[in-house]
Amino acid sequence: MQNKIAILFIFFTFIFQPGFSEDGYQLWLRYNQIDDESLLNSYKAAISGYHLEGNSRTNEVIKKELSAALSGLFGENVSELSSTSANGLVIIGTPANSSFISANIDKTSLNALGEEGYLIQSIKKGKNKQIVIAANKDIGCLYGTFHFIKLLQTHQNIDDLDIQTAPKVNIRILNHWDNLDRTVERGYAGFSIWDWHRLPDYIDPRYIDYARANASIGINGTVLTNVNANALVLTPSYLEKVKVLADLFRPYGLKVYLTARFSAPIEIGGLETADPLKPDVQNWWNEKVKEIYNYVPDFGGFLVKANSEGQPGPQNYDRTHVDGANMLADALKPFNGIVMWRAFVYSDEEPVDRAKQAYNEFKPYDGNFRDNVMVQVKNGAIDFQPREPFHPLFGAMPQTPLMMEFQITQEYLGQATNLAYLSSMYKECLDSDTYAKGKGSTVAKVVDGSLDNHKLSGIAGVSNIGNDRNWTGHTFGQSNWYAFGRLTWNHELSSEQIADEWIRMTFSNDEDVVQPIKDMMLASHEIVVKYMTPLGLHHMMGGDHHYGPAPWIKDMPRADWTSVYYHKADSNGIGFDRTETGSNAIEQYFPEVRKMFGSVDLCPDKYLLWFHHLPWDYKMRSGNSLWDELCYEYYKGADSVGWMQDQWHSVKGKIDQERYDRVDMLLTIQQKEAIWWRNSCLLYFQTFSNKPIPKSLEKPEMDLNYYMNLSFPYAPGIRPRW
Ligand code: GCW
Repeated sequence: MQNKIAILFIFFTFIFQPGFSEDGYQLWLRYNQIDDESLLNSYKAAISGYHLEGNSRTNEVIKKELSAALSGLFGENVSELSSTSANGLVIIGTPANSSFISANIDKTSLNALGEEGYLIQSIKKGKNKQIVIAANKDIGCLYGTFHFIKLLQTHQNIDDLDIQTAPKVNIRILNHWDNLDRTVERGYAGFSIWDWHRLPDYIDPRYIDYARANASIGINGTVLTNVNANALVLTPSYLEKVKVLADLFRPYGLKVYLTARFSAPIEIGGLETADPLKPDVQNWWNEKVKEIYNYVPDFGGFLVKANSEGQPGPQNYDRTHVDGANMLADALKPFNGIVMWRAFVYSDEEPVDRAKQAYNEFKPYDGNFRDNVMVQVKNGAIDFQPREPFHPLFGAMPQTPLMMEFQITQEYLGQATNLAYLSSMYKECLDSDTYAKGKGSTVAKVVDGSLDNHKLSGIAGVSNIGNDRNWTGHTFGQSNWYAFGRLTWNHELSSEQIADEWIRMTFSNDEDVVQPIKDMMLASHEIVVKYMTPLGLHHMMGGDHHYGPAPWIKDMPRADWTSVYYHKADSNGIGFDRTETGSNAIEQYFPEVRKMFGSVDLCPDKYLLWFHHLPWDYKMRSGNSLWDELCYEYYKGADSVGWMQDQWHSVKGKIDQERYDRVDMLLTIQQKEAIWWRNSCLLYFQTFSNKPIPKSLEKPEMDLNYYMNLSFPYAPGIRPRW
């Protein structure tokens, strides 16, 4: 095995040599030679080589990465030097493995950076000027190295460096909804990157590049399997495969986690029940967990979807989520493993507003979970809609560490044909004020543990990665993976800064490229919301596959899977009344927030129809009637895709043709889809409003019937019906 891994390391330095086609495989880790000659010369003058002590596998990785990056960016070999005395050295290490670091770096500042933080400092010693990348642990050195490489990739001044950073959140994790047959639920970038069938013997070099990419943005965990779980992954033949991945990922600081199917004791254990309070069942999980740790000694733990959308869970035995989570937590505790128990639950039988159900179910359990349980909560109370107000559970369970779950894959945001930069959406949620402990109690502070002093904290992102050559289907999907990672490390970064970095590393440092792409990215989420679900509308997508508009959906096995349940359009008006006169979901928020969402005058337009059912001629802040405003929003959204195309056309010839063309074609599709959303939704709502589309706007080309009859039986990412 060690040999195979060594071969892979050599292999990846080849794949990343410049000169290969720009097919997007390299992600933001492009080390093409710096094209600004004077900058290149100044870098060459400042960096003569690098020095690194210790020979852990993480150190090996650092050396490989740094040498690939420096040689690529400089267009010539940059060597590792054995002494620390040369001018212009980049010296990397921990106080434990480097006497230079131990002698020259202030221990107190370093200690404050914890296990994963690092500092990058310029140091002057006599005539020598050197750059130090120091951390308490090797993994911090790897993160610091990627940061340093980024400085060069983005053409930053490196004369006087003084950077110190540590992650704000401990668990920064991808959730793959990947099945063992390699299909990916809500995946739009091909099949799963986990080639289960050929593992453990065949090791796809992509696994290493996956780990590199994650480490470069500070992601430190990965749940390999779908939350709609298959118990087989817990059997020895799969655990052998999992072990190989965990061994490959370890030097990159990436821990492996699995989804636990609650009924596994029956399905693969031969027990008659999975009742969490039965000693046999607890025992079975204890033994299973022990077995897993034999394969993967630093296994992270389980992610569980229970009693949700047909998944088995403790309620099948009249037990609670607490009983289920604590049983698994007890099994994992001796090994320091954790349970991430999802709060995405809503019952088939409940007539209560779906938006209220998770809160109703989980809030009473606050304080009852073991200390190695985290409750994982989606950003909003429904389901990853293009825009949702923050989930009311944030701030409502102070005794329980709540983990954020974002969706990176664009299930409801145009899948892999639409460009939507999601940092803006993530930030909108993280920056929301819950008022749980007065003003300034943001969702971010709940999640990073600072509001309630939790030691455990985490942010999960449902991955958009597949085996497409460019990883994410849409080139700009890469920016969402990137932004997710960056925000998990530091949620205070701005979307603009993250976009700026990503564009420079992915495409070019040319301002004529950076600016138009950045403008397009920063506006893109709002644009998509406008042509899909403006003014707080939600859940109006196609059934099952969730592709395209279908506000007319009404006959489904459950009311809360239909569109009409959410928009409630009728001849009087449109919107879901969640105030006291309706479902009263607003009562789940703290008083300040409740007051804002509950009042039509205070509620921001972007959430208006989420919380209020309003007449078609309701007068909006703009002075327009609600109907006219809705029309203008849809048209503005669709027209703005034309503007995005113009922005993109302005970089033609300034970036490689290959990626330019791909994105250009996808923007053409996005333009068509935006018009399709606009026309379908407005023509449908018009049957209730009985009002004309304002004269200044062009008329929809086709009639409602046409749109209602479109069908997409093979749209990707679908899962089998439960
Ligand atoms: O968004 C919905 C998806 C399901 C998904 C579920 C969940 C994994 O449509 O495909 O199942 O949420 O988050 O559990």
